[in-house]
This record gives sequence, structure tokens and C-alpha cells, in this order.
Amino acid sequence: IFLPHLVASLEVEQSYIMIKPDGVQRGLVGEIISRFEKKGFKLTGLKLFQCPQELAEEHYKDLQSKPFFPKLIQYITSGPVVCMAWEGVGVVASARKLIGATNPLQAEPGTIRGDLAVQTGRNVIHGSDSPENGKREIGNLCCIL
Ligand code: IDP
Ligand code: MG
Repeated sequence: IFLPHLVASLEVEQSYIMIKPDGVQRGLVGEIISRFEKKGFKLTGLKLFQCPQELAEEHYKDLQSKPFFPKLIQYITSGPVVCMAWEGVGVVASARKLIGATNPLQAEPGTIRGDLAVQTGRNVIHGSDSPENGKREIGNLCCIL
């Protein structure tokens, strides 16, 4: 039997995961990488990076019209970020689960934001919301090893 919806979900994909400046400054890099390693995903790219304004604006271009956009760009460019590519079956959706809700006060305990953050504007980590965006974001921001 051919079940295309299941076949699609078994494809190896990549997620762009970025530890934001607050996560780097607070010394959470090891803790966060450890969670992805323990889950069983494969790290295929990694760099410490000071994101220039234009690249931050490109990365968050879908949020351009939001009132918090200028503060978001200020936040992301306020210090070095850790850019990573993580690979595996279902990694995009699984990473979103590991990361937790955008507002850390609504993120479940056990998730990265649920355990390590309190403010939406300082929520420690980014994870791609689709395999297509994973590819795009890694192409824009990350090094592929
Ligand atoms: P996500 O990071 O969970 O995918 P998005 O809605 O894509 O959430 O928003 C991107 C980032 O923009 C968030 O992670 C957060 O840093 C910031 N952000 C989203 N909504 C707000 C808000 O209402 N106030 C301040 N910052 C926000
Ligand atoms: Mg998003």
C-alpha cells in the first residue's frame, strides 16, 4: 500500500536552530545542544555569529509589520548567536516540541523555553517552522559541514 502522507513524514529534513543572544550570554549553549543530542538528532552545522541587521531582517521578514519587529531585530543583533543545522526524520516538528511555546510562560515545563525563560522577547532559541524554511534559513545563516 502506498501511503504518501506517511512517506513524506519519514523524510530526513533539517531544522535551523539558533541560540539567541540571551541564551549565549546566560551560558545555556551546552545545555541546549545537549537536549538535541540526547533526543538523537544529528548536528550538521555550527557557528558562533554576530548577525548583521540586514540578515536579521531577512530572517524575520514575515514579522516585518508587527509592532515588536524593531525590538526583535535589536534583540537578535545585540550579541553573538549560535547558528546550527540539525538533521533527522521529523526534526522540524520535534525541535518545535523541544523548544516549547513562543511565550515562555505558556511553554510546558520540560521544554527549553518552559525551563529556561520567562519573556517572549527573551525566549532564548529559534527553531524553523517548516522543512522549507529550515532549508532557507540554513542557506541564509548557517554553515553546512
Ligand atoms: P517562534 O520563535 O516561536 O517561531 P514567532 O511567532 O515566529 O515565534 O516569532 C519570532 C520571534 O519574535 C519570537 O521567538 C520572539 O522572540 C519574537 N516575538 C514574537 N511575538 C512577540 C511579541 O509579542 N513581543 C515581543 N517579541 C515577540
Ligand atoms: Mg517562527
